[in-house]
Amino acid sequence: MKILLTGFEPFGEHEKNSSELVLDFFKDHEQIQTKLLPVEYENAFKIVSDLMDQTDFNFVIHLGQAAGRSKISLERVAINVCDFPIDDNKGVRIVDEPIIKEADAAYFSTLPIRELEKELSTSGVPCEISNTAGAYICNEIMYRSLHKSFNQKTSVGFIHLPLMTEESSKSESSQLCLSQLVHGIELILKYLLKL
Ligand code: PCA
Repeated sequence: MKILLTGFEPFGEHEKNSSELVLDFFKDHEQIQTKLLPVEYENAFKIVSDLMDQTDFNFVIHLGQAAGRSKISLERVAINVCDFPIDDNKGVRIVDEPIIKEADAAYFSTLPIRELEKELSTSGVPCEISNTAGAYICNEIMYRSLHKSFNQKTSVGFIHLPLMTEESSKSESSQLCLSQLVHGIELILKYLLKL
């Protein structure tokens, strides 16, 4: 059993990315390969694609940060569109463009998101299924990874993490500190490793 777990570098107005900090906690696990990705259109996926070519992962799980979310969000769907609200970290901004021309309009996560949601909720970790991963880099990487995974026996999904309480200002609603985010992802990985 082998899992690829990715996180993203900081982007936009944020100095930290909770997904990068969470990723750090899993780097010495035998069955988990971690990789930090740049917030760069196409370049982030090239890294993932190479890793997926090198290893037959059972699961590819991408983590990212979404300000404004108050719970760990298990993304249900990736849409075939880039409509970036801000530039990526290389200054690229794609608007109203398909990610892959003539491919399906959307792909559903192939992780068991309802079971994972129950697992976290029964352990008291705030968690929800989200029906939109946005139209920025996180959605792009989820869409491209799902598209690629259909040639392999790999399940793919995306999990958005809220800003950590340590990072969020009073106007934002995050209730989760770093240790709770790590605990939530740990529960998800343990559940998947038992399958
Ligand atoms: N969040 C952004 C990109 C990188 C990240 O952590 C997003 O939601 O698309």
